[in-house]
Amino acid sequence: MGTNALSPPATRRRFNGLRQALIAGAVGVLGMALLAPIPADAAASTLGAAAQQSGRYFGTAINAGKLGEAAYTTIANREFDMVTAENEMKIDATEPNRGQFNFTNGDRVFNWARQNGKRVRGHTLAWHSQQPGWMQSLSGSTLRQAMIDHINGVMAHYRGNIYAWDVVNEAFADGNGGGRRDSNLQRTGNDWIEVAFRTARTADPAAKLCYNDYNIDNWTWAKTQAVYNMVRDFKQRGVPIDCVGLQAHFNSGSPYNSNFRTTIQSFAALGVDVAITELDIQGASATTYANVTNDCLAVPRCVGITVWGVRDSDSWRSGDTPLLFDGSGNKKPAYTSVLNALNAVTPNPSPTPTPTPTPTPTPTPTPTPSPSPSPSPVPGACSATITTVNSWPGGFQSTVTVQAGNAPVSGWTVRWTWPSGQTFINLWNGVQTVSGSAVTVRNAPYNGSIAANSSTTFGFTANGTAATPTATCTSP
Ligand code: 9MR
Repeated sequence: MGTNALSPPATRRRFNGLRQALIAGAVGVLGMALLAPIPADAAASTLGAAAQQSGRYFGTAINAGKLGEAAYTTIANREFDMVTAENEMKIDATEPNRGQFNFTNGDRVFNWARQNGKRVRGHTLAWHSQQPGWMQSLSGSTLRQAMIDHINGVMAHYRGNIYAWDVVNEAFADGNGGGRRDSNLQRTGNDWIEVAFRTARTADPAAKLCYNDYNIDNWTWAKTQAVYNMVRDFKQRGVPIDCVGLQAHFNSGSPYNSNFRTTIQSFAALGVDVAITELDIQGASATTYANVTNDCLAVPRCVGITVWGVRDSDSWRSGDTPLLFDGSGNKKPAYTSVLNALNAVTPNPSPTPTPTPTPTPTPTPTPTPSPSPSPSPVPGACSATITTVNSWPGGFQSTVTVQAGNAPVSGWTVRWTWPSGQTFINLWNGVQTVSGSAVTVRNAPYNGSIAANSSTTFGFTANGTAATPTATCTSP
């Protein structure tokens, strides 16, 4: 993959690290008396800046027709660092007549984004919907060629300037057990998707190439499994694919489920980036928005989140009030919960010198029932269980749950022995050491702390027959 013009803000991360080191140093020099608890460097006050602290982005769909509206652009420019054209780069917009491309509105969105220092996700090149009339009436090899020409034409225009393209959108059906959606493109032959991806790779080698769909958020749904199998097949056969877009339109018919994190982890384990591409949540529950954000933050290859519009009034489902700003541009509770979740992932100013609570000079020291001494962590008070979540000939995927006992755990090590020569393909949310058949997995820097009676998970894919050996867990 080539690099993008605006690469992720590594400099900012370095800056944060330096800043944290300085803060830590200052604490040491000045002593704790002068410094109240450091507000965990929750410096970022916008979604984009907060996401950048972990190398991610936070984007929005942008509607070209609203770029003249100051109330809209003020929020959009302030909060987001990634932009998707809501409709302006679709097939009907960019090739209204066969062979005649029109980038007027696509460029409006693109230029606004770039002039404001934002990256752009391209949406979308091959789709059964929003086809211009001329394309709707094509079929067979003529349509196949028109699809290839369209991909080449649009990608050439934006070549080198798009972070990721949704090459193919919504190609799987909702209710037929995980099969392909019927469409004129599908009827050109089952290989239309891989042809689209191969065409796209040549057309713009610098763009990440994504498959994007809705109702593939719930890991147990047949549609999710079908897309997963396609991506796995593409990776195995070398069809160029770099990312999967989970649209994440959550509503009563397709509600958020906590297995969303498994979905993200599972796709990521195939060796692709995962992006949440069109997030909106009916009713905008602050808790659900935080859950979605934390699910992405839990997976290193979840690269960013895009919400499908700025204010509720901008939403394709405005009646659901599903976004982070109300129609007047006010931040909703969901906004705060997302911002807090993004800020919480900032690497803590390490050795946070827990400021000893200076005994407040209470007038009469009322004998308050002294807070019971916090239970001292019991070494080894954790357990680990391996479960198989997926398997295929010659390989499998597992989740390992690390459970704390009655005391909090600060750092954990899980060990097991492979029964018949299994080997890791990929492991996430942990750090592995392998010696022969003996496996040791230690916590990642960000998930070593587990509250009492709580748990965390890590996952892996491996070669060999699915196995669930007994695992031991120790906590230093
Ligand atoms: O938000 C888009 C809306 O303005 C259009 O009328 C609609 C037409 O298909 O497309 C909406 O965006 C869709 C996106 O392109 C693909 N995933 C579903 C989105 C919501 O329908």
